[in-house]
Amino acid sequence: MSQKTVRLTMAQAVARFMTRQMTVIDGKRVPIFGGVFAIFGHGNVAGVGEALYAIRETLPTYRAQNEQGMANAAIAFAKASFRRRFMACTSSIGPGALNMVTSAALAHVNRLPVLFLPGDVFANRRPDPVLQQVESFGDATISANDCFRPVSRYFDRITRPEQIIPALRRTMQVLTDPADCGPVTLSLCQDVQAEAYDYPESFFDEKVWVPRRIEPDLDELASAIELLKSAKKPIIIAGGGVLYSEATADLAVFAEKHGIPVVETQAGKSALAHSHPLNMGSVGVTGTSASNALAEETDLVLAIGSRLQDFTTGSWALFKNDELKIIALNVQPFDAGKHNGLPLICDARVGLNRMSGGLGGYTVDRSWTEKAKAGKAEWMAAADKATATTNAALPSDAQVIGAVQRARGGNKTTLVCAAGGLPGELHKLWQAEEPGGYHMEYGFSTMGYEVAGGLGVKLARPERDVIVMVGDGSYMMLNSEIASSIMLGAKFTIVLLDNAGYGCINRLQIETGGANFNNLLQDTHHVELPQIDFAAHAAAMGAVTRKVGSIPELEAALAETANEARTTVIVIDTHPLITTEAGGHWWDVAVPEVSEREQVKVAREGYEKALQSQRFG
Ligand SMILES: Cc1ncc(C[n+]2csc(CCOP(=O)(O)OP(=O)(O)O)c2C)c(N)n1
Ligand SMILES: [Mg+2]
Repeated sequence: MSQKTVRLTMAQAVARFMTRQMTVIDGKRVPIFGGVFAIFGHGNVAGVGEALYAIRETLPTYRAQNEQGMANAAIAFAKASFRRRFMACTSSIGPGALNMVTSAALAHVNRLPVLFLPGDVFANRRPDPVLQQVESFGDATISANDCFRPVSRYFDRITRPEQIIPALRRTMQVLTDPADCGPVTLSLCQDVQAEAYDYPESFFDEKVWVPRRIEPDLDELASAIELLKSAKKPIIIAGGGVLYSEATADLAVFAEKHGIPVVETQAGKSALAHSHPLNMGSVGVTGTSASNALAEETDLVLAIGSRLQDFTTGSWALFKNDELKIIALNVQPFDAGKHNGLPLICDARVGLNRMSGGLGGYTVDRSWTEKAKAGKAEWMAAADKATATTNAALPSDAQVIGAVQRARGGNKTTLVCAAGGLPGELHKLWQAEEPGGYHMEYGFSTMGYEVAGGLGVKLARPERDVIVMVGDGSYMMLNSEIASSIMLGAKFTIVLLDNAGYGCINRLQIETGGANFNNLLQDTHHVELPQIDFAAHAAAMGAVTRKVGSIPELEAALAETANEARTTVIVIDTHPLITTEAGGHWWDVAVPEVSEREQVKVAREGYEKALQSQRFG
């Protein structure tokens, strides 16, 4: 057999292959890789670096400041693209590579596609030990990059140039598979990156990837329809899968036709417009009173594209109906099989339409739908109160959210957040009208995702007004991609809420009987209390900055800077203790069984009582 070949280094083959992978968006053929984030060092600068330079006009390379930051930006890009497009990230060996491991876990948990290309030690071992090689005494096949294994959906170490052929084929399968989707790590030994091989030309043929829509098994479908028909008080839990399947219009039609109220998870928020009468808002620990009242009573949960994590289920103490049944509609059997759910393994859009066909004229009893609508009206009154303007010297997070919503919360806004007290408040209070208008990383809730995430969202959706809301703690952990956003002209707005510490963990500490200890800066071991000038810090990286002293000033600053050409950071001091009392649900955080502290004993009593409502299995 005489296959036509082309002589390339392994790294050149990776680069060329990536440029040939396409998808179709709005009827147009576009590259499926949106670009490559790179921080070079030994282990990738000579091999991968040379190869990326050659293709820079087709597939752009972006320099970032921190490998975790760039990886988070890449993951945010994929999330904001509803997984239709993604990015690659390349690093040097050792610390550069390991800086991406947290992000790999983030993508793994959230089922988001990203390709990691860390450099690795020499396959030939001649110069060993090289700079940054960890050296395992008992196993010469282990390198630092083995840390990626448990947090990669597919991991491979490339020790010969021809291995990259099956490895890249598998990579594309995983990145584009709706069920298996997640991070792929190809650990590229640095000598092998530079080694030449005669690759078959056909390996670089253009390939177009379109999302696979999985049809349900007919028996599973029939069982799900029968179960739903017998339900008196059903609710739909909309998870991230609804957005990734682009099934939002189908969800609205389904809910309206059958009269079923919808509640939303963190990943699923914005699947239905906030103003839709059947959208009850957030569910679970950070749920609205409207959603949680229905969840307590429901006899059937139709969970669509949800991992059913503890924040959604109130640590499984939320549902109080003994007759509760769960239909888990999911592309991934792992999720569909959780907690004795009836699995319906298929794409969200397909599943909704097939179920609707089978349900025919079935509608929920009007009294259930009416109860839902009344609950929403009551909730909205409480939410409006929490977010109303104020002249308080230290406003609450909710009041800041209200200001951002009023000043910039239009249909073209995407709100980005990840950790701290804000996710709970935003889940309850942010009003997203368009799919993707709410971008919360709450699978891993990674401090430091916010700023980098804003960059990734802006790269994916340049037409949107991207607003990052971030606490002082998260900002301190990782803020340096502000500099990248200035470099790339990818501007967004950061609203930084400075409550001088880890407000939400401090509150959790008090709730579990703990002393104020090591969370708010004032409660830490210190010689001097840090007085961090966040505006000056962000300005030093090139951002437009404002420090505002009140909610009206914040609203004015947001309006004023809406058309700024550069990334803008607006800082406001906030109260560390106030959260929205309305709505919400218990969350299982284990309280010590013995303690000398009276408050812990009291908290433990409450804890043991709460545990009694927990369903198991
Ligand atoms: C990387 C990482 N480390 C630790 C945590 C645990 N954690 C969650 S929120 C939080 C404090 C966040 O502080 P800040 O951003 O100021 O928000 P606030 O709680 O004050 O609203 C901590 C330490 C985490 N989620 N991620
Ligand atoms: Mg804080």
